[in-house]
Amino acid sequence: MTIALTHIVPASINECQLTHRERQPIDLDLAVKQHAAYCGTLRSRGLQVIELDVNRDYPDGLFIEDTAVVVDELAVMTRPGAESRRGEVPGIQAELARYREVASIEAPATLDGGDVLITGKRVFVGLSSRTNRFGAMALKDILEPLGYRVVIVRVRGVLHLKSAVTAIDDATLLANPHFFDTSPFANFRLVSVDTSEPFAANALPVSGAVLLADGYPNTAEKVAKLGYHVQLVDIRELQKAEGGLTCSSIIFRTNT
Ligand code: CIR
Repeated sequence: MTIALTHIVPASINECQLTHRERQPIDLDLAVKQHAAYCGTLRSRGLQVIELDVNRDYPDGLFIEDTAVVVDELAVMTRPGAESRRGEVPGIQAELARYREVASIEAPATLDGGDVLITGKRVFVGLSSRTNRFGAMALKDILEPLGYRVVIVRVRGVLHLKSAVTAIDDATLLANPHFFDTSPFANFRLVSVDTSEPFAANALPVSGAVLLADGYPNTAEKVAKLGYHVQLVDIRELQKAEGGLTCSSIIFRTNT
C-alpha cells in the first residue's frame, strides 16, 4: 500500500514564510477546500491519505514534505532551512516512526525535503536558500551506505530544487532548466515547461497519473501529448504561500 501523509491547513497560513513571492492574502476557506481536493485526488489514485494535525501552530505546517525524506529503508528527518519551521519536525517524526527507522540531520546542516529529488537509487539534492552543503553531505552520509547515489545540484531563483525540476517517471524530468544546473541529469530525458509558464515544473507522479497544478495549460498539453495521464489540481491559494504539489504530502510505500 502507498501512504500519503498530509497535514491540515493551519489557520495562520497567512503568516507563512515567503522567499520569492510577494505576500498576497490567502483565503483560508478556499485554501482548505483546495487542500481537501488535493487529498481527494491522492485518494482517487489509490493512496491511503493520513491527514495529520500536529503542527497547526506553524503557519507552514501543511508543507509537510520539507520535514522528512523517506526511502524504503528509513526516514530522514530534516533540519529545515527556515528557523520558524524547525519545530514542525518532531510531530512528523512521531508519525513516521510507526513505519520506518528514523535518522536525523543535525546542525549546522540544513535541509528541506523540497530540495530532494529521488528517482530509484539516485538522489539529487538542491543547494538553495534552505539547504546547505552540510545538509547535502549529511544526507549523502546516511543514504549512500544503503546503496543510494547522492548528487548535489545548484539551484537559483526558486525556493527548492523541486520548484525547478521533478521526475514524471524514472527516466523523464519535467523541468525549467533556467533554475538549476542540468549537468547532473545528463542521463534523463528532459521535458521543458512552456516558456510562458516558468513555475510549472512541480509535478507529482502518482500511480499512473501525473498531477500538475492547474493554470499551466501549455505545459499540461505538452506532457499529455507525450502520453502521460495528466490530472490537474487547483492549488492557487497554496501557491500564494509558495507551496507546490509535492510539498503538501510525504508519499511512501508500506507493507501493512
Ligand atoms: C516555505 O517558505 O517554507 C513555505 N511557505 C513553502 C514551502 C513549500 N515547500 C515545498 O515546496 N517543498
